Amino acid sequence: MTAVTTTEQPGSDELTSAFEATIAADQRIEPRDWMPDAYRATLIRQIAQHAHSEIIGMQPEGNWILRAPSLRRKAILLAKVQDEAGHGLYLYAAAETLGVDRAELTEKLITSRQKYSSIFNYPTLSYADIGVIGWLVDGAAICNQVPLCRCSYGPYARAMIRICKEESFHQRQGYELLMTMMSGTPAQRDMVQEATNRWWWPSLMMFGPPDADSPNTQRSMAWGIKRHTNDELRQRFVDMTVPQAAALGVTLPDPDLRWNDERQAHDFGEPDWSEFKAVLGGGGPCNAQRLARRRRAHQDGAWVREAAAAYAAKHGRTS
Ligand code: BYC
Repeated sequence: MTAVTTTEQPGSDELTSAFEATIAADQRIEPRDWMPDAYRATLIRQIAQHAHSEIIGMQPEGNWILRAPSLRRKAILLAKVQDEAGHGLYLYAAAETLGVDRAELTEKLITSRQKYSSIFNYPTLSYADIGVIGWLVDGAAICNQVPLCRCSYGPYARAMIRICKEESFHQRQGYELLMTMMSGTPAQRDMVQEATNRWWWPSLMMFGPPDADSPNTQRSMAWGIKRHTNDELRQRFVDMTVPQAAALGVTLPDPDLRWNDERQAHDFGEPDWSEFKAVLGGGGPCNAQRLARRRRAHQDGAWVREAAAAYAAKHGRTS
């Protein structure tokens, strides 16, 4: 480990060199190590956004728990949504190692001062959406998050290893659900196609704006936080998903999607970036509903936080 601890108090050049040497050697920065303020702020921004996404992401799928078509489907969906709560908690804990408080991050989410993933501002209109979210949304999440297991910040990288293992199960259950529906009635097959049509473009937007419009990518890559650009990961996702769609028997709703022999990759159409900006600005189909529900849950949980704080005060514990 080449990074120095804050207790050593060397000059700022020395601290910066130690930090840069750690990054150059592809070693991990740990909470005790000195790090530039901008590196810390970038990690807090990304990890908080990621944690908020997991927590808000429970809503669209939670919408179907009571209407799952069988006990087996209900148990699977319940387990998946519970996993997402767990992912949120690992990620808030990782953010706390950077000196922020989870309560402060929650406050920023519910007052719209921090973002969560655009994908969760779309409604879940049929049970096929549960399968398509597992297949496409968790599939995109895996593409984006597997490289984060090598992120330069140790607590985030370690949280991502566990999260990715669980995301693989999530993706698999979605694909299995869709396979079952595709071998069912014509009406079930139509439901899968219709859900795929609605979720395809928002899934591509999960990777963030095109590289040319991404203010954070270059610096995050130089710091080893991100390992690939948004466009590289989007391409990887399209290439991975096309054969899965063929095996399933659904059509991806993009007339420009075709194999490019020269590039050894698929060409594909441009997502509607004006829609992406509108969703980020709060104007997506479900933004207001998602945040209102999160605020209400936070208010409803106030008595639990008060009781826990009173218990901790009485027993001399801080957490
Ligand atoms: N939605 O410079 P850029 C999940 C923001 S959870 C909303 O490219 P960066 C799952 C971006 O934050 C899915 N905002 O940024 C859960 C930045 O705004 P600020 C969440 C987006 O950080 C339950 C601005 O646009 N996954 O998978 O270099 C069930 C400029 O963008 C989005 C993660 O959070 C978006 N789609 O790259 C199922 C993974 N895209 O903060 C599944 C970790 C961009 O400057 N995060 N923005 O105001 C990342 O990998 C990166 O933060 C991103 C963006 C690729 C998302």
